[in-house]
Amino acid sequence: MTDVDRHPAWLPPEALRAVGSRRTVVRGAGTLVDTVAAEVARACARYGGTVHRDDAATPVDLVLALAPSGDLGPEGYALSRDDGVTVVRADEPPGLLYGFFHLVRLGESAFESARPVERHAPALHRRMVDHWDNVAVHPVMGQVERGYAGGSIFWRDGALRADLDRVGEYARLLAACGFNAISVNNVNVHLTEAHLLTDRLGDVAAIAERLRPYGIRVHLSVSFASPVILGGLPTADPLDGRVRAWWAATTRRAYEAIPDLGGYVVKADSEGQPGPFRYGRDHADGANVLAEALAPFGGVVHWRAFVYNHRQDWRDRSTDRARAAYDHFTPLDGRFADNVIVQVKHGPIDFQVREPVSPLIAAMPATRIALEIQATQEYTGQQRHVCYLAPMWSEVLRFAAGPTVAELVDGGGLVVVSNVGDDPFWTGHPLAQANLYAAGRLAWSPDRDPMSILDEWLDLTFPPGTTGDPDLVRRALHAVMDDSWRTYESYAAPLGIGFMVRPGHHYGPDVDGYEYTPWGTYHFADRDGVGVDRTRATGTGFTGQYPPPWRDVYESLDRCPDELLLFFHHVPYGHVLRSGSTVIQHIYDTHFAGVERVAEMRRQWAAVADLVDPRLHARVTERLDEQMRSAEEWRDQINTYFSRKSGVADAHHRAIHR
Ligand code: GCW
Repeated sequence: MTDVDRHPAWLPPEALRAVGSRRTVVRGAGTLVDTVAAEVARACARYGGTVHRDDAATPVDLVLALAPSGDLGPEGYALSRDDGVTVVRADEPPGLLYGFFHLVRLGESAFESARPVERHAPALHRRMVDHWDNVAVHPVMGQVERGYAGGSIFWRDGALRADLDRVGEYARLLAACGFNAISVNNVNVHLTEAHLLTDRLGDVAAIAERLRPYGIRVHLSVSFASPVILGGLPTADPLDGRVRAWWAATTRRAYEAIPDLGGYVVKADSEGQPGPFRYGRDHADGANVLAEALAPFGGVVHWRAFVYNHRQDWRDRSTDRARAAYDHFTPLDGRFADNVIVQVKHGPIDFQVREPVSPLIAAMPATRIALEIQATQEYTGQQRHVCYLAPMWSEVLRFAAGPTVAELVDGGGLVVVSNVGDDPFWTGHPLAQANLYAAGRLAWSPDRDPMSILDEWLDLTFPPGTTGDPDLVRRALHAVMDDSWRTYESYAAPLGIGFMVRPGHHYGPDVDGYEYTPWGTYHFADRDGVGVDRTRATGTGFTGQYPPPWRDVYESLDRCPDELLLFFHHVPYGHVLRSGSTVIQHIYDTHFAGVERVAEMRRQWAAVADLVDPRLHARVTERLDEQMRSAEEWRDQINTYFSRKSGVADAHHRAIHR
């Protein structure tokens, strides 16, 4: 078995058939150019083409050339076809690598008719995957925190894996969808993992070596308390001279071992992680001391804005978790060093299936902001449910209050929490691969249509020759995946309320699971109504964190979009939505409809049983069975809960348990 057979994903050999059957010349020097040449050579060995380096071998069908002209940018490329020759040209090696993968996506069509010159360059320069992988298995969170695809591809039982071949395969997959950075350990940095910065740096260097041929730079999650835990200092106070000196010296050593280290990722003063608050300092003080240490080497600090009180008293109605990131960070705008990137989750709470866009993103014009999204499906079915998330991410990236979110995160980029593990299909649910793929493609071009990205992933994953009937397979997968995010939403927590999940593992329904906990995630359902009043008029005032027009749209009961109604308002069950339905009837209707849609997804998938790899078909079938069971459980718990609370009957008299 080849690696690809063992770990099927986008880019099986078949996807390179068009390139591999041509006569190609590769011009230029450098690691990434060598990678391109090796890719072409491997494809040629299989499909009969030829490849030459730097000579003027003629005739050729394809030229892949590093030819600095200064007009394409560090990662850009130009593609054209003239006189029977297809040409990919780049100013710098990363551009040639990305241009090569573009060519692969085009397949045969890259060699058909003439093409005028097209130029391509990424919209966002920082396109990063964050792993929440632990080195040592965590007693509660396991090897990968919120991981639903087996163990870590980097770490195993407290050590670096002996065989890192799979990391090389991963780098290739990431480069092919456009990522250029990765952080290799959990943002919750436990003691073992803290040592990656010092005595276990060799492990990180070994990973960096496998990622480098595909242009992926390594970043490291570090503990803010490192000067104490690793350096033996009595304090980690960022304004203490010894602490500054420790970070400077430690960072210098890190760059000696890994000259292209990207920098650090920090979760500070968040869910028990240490941070500057302990010393009476703020997050700008904290981030800047690391930034100062990284600056001489061109490194950056990704400083997470996920800071809130997780020891809240549920009786306290004045604290609103949604407000926390904005309240903590906006006063610091302008104080962060140039190489600090404040990394903001896309919603104000925590990766729920539906949240408004975080108001913090538009509120720090003098700070570099990165958008953090979550491919690992913590709250969206944990890779047991199909949930193609690109439509949600695309809505976030296109959201505008003046500039779009994509424009606002220009300086910081896009960061996606990985959904990958050592599972043979990489992501547990084979179809969850599309989320990682789409995250990379959206980081490259945030205005891409998520459905065309899905097409691209389908073409690269199930190229003709690997399935019995590519068109039928494509139609079935579209039927299963296109609306899967909205389907999930329809049977999970309704109308933007979120967090009706089982505490701890976060899978499956538990309407009151978080209602009386310290986590700040409440729905306030009673016999009369449900939802969180976040208005300025009568609630927590969160709506005031948005710029116009959103501060008024969300404030207004009439103008607030239905899907976010309960995020912003507490309303009676009889409240009439913009759709014309009442809140309670909407809850019943969507929960019945969602389960029906899952049943239809199963039928669609069953129809392609003989057309795709049997292992893959079996895996998806098994997951769809579980999705069906779980969706029914969601439907029944949510409907029963609200029917009991409200006493309102379903207008269509369907079965609701009482
Ligand atoms: O959603 C929460 C998760 C935690 C995670 C945290 C974070 C890594 O439940 O497991 O910790 O978010 O983003 O820091």
